[in-house]
Amino acid sequence: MRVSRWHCLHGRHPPKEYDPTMKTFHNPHHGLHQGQQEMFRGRLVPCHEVPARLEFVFTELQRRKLGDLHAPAVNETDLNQAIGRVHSARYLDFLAGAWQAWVALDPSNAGRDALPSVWPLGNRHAFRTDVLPQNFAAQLGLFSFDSGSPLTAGTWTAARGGAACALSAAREVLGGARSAFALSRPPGHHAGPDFFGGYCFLNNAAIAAQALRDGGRKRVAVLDVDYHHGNGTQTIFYERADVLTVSVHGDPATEYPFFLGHADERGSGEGHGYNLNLPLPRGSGLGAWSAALAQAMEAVKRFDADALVVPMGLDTFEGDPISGFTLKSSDYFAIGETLAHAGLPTVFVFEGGYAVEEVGINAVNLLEGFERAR
Ligand code: OKP
Ligand code: ZN
Repeated sequence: MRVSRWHCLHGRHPPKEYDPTMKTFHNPHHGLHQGQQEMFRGRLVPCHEVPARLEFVFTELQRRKLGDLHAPAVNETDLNQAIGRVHSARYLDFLAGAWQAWVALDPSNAGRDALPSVWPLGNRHAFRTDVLPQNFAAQLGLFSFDSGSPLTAGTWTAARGGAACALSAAREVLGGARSAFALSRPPGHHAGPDFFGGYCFLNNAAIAAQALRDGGRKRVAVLDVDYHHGNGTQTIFYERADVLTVSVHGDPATEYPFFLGHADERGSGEGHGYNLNLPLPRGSGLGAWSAALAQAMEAVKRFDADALVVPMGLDTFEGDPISGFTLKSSDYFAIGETLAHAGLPTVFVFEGGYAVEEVGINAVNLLEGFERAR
């Protein structure tokens, strides 16, 4: 079955045997983050970012025997340190105590997710963000940018488990592995130094990239293939020349997260020239998408990266309910193969993908394409 899918795509090659060895670190706590509803255009609708997403990928990885599945094994001190390299102390204190503070507002909140509804618009200098408000609803707004990301009783534990997967995968690569996969949710690439949003709380890909730097890699490239611009990752590394951030995504003029991800954002200060955005119009298909990926790969090559992190969203899929590209399941093999051509030790980090039934197939197709292209 697997061989014939590959064969169909690349009829010119005979299906070849391969020896899959990519380790996956899966988050055993991910199910503790289970939002009920997100705000969408004035209504509360069921969450798209559901635990079943991860379970479909997990099952498909096992079925196709891509490599071993491990729970992350990092101690609390190392994990706190790695998270603290990317996120501010003020934000992490907020996240750690958020659920308790939410329930303290009103005991009946225990059965209800926390959603922000007021924001300080800090970058317009309209409101102050330097003074930590005592009101919890205000804190929720200070540390977030949308009302689509419910914070639940288990969010902090789940998000930390995801970060542990990212750190474990980075360590695997630092130890000499060609690749590793952090199968984590909630996703991470919209989370910034001190804010959550876009279903993301801790930026797993940024944590992996920083861990690679701290482990001795000199130039780390992040190539984000999720449908949505990785605004959090861009912001975290925007003024740095040691981490190149590249993203192929739906044009923010019409697509979430709307307020970042345009082509003219090139980095600032020392980081000037070390951010590349490749926005594509809603409706784009494999042709336009692959051309953008080729440009992204060129940038990674010019940068002379010594490690690669791929925030791996599968919401570019034609069947995705909240996105607008038209990639097919079989396309993901070729995408994995192209990514392998960078010839770099690579950490894959699971991000979006909301066509729940297909997300496992699409994720494993991409990883298999990468694995086969040695
Ligand atoms: C996360 B990831 C908000 C509705 C918009 C947010 C999309 C987050 C995508 N009320 N939805 O990049 O896959
Ligand atoms: Zn996405």
